[in-house]
Amino acid sequence: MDELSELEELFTKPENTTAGISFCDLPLPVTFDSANVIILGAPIDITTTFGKTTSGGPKSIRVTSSKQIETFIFEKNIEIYDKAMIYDLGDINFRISSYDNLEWLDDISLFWKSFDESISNIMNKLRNLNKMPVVLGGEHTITYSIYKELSRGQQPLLIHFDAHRDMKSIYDGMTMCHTTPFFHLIENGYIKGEDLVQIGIRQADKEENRFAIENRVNTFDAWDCYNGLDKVMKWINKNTRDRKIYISFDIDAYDISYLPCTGTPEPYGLNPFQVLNLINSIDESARLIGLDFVETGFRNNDFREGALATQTILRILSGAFIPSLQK
Ligand SMILES: [Mn+2]
Repeated sequence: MDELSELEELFTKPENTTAGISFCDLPLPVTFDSANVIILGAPIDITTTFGKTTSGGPKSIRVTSSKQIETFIFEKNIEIYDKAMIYDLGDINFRISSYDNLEWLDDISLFWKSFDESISNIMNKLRNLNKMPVVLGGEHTITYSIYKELSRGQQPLLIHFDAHRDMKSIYDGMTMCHTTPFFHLIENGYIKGEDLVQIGIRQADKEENRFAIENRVNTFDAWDCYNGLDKVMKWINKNTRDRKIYISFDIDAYDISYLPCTGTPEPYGLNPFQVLNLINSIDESARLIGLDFVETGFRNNDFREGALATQTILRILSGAFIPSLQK
């Protein structure tokens, strides 16, 4: 079996997902072989506590991106496919498929164990083929497994956009859940605090703040961004020079006013121009090794959030720091 068929067995094809269509549905026929960027959907919503909407994230992003017919990045005067040939593998299949009914903590931890194994396998395959994964969540818990696998031997800077630190040791009896991935990445030795930068933060508890400070996590909270974005941009530019980077983007880094669907929207958030400036401040010499875009919600057929997610992803994928196309 070739590599693509091996991978395809682990996925539900985009046309068979609830979206029924591929990300962006590019006018160019992109093959797996010609692609440098691979979209993977992870519509998982097990442990979120407030709004239960994020399992619709991949659908919202796929449908919106396929309707937005422009693939031209206006302010950069480039076509997206000059930087990123995007191939959508579909949604990841899970051995425990009925996770809507997981009720016991044992079931949930078993689910994450099986998810972790699937992700390791998929990330390894993509890494060997030099293809950069873009994982569409789903809840933020998925970052733990993705970063753990992709960062192996590379020590990338993890750039984390979020309203929340997601750095609790345990929440509601669950060690692995949407509020804990960054605690466990540090605690289990997969990242040093100084290789993590959290941007847009405005919700955390005392314990999370203490843990972040003790571990020398770099933090630019929402007020830092509001009062002095230049300083944040300068830091990003300097610290991404000649570095491998990984981006974990929780859509709730944006202000509540932009987010009609996500589960845990928060006020005092970033606006799209601030996010764009932050993305553009990543140095050209940086190399992105992976991206997850999580917590995008979908409800009442409202595609505004999917549009914001799509355009943010396309802005990231049009950056100079995208691994170049093999021509
Ligand atoms: Mn969040």
